[in-house]
Amino acid sequence: MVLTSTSELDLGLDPNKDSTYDRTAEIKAFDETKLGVKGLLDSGVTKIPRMFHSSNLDLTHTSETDSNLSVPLINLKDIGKNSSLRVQAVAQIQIACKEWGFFQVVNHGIGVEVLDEMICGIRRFHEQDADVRKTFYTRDNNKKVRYFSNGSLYRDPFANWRDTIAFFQTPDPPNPEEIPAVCRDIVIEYSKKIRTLGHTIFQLFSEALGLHPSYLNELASADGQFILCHYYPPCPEPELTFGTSKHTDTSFMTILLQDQMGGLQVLHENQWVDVHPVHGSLVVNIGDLLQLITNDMFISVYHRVLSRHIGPRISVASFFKNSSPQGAAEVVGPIKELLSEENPAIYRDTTLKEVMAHYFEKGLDGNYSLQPFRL
Ligand SMILES: O=C(O)CCC(=O)C(=O)O
Repeated sequence: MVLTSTSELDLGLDPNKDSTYDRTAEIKAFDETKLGVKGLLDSGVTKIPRMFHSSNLDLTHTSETDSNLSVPLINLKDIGKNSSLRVQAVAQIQIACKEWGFFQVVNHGIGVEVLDEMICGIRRFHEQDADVRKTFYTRDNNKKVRYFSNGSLYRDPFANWRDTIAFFQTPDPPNPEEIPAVCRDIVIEYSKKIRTLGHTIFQLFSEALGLHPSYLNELASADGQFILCHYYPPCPEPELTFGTSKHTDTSFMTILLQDQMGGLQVLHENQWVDVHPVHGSLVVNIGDLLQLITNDMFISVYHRVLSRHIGPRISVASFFKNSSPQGAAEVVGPIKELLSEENPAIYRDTTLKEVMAHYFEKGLDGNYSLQPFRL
């Protein structure tokens, strides 16, 4: 089903086979600018460097999109006050998590002005003076605030047309002074609000699974958050690369804020479906860890972001998982209460550390992340 490195070689697409091309040197030179894809564009490139060429490699699924399909949109209005509205929302979430692994929520309790200001704050960061921006550029995993382009740049078969600033909130959030001044206040406010919303959605997920409402919120391995704030500059040759290549998330859940540009697609029934921006909404998706512990009752699905001539596009992905040493060491496996003779465990018990190690080792190669954990 998926493209393996063997088939890439069979197709003659292995860049290392071209003796005139030094991919490692190209990547290193790019990384050393500390200015990301935005810096490339500012330098006036009209052709994208070869390290970003990727379109040939995505042969695994049709690139057809089906405009008749749309990701479920779920209204959370008054679910805390009105039990029949809550039951209705839980039923819709259950179907969305089983069939799509993705849905959008409206009336989720976070004001549209907070969402808009978060998008503006992240744009201010990426568009501020290059000399200030580059001081945040790092691949040091000990830093709680990191600006970089392509998290697994040195491992992925091709780079994506995207830059990111990341905020790691677990086990402790960064000190306010570590957060860039141009977006400090809104990043702090948004992070708190998304954490609260995350707890509400975990409650709804627990109810949708027939578990006690607090079940998922009590898992130490799910009790953590980090935020990736992406900036997708306009791309001079969008047909040659991706904004974000096809992948699943390794988290339990991701809550995504996107601006109005579009470009996010989800793979549903082997077709790429656009996740149309709805102003004021948030996109929620199931990550690999939730698929694993629900024994496939909820699914973690492939998604990607197209690159475009137009831009920039800004998005903010908040991932729920606890990667601190304590959370990472916790055993994760199919929830016993969900198993039966008819529904035996299809995954072995593992740890978040092991799942993450496999995910980061393979990089954004398009291969399915949970395979090694299947019984
Ligand atoms: O930018 C987006 O819309 C999606 C980002 C994403 O998939 C990710 O950060 O894993």
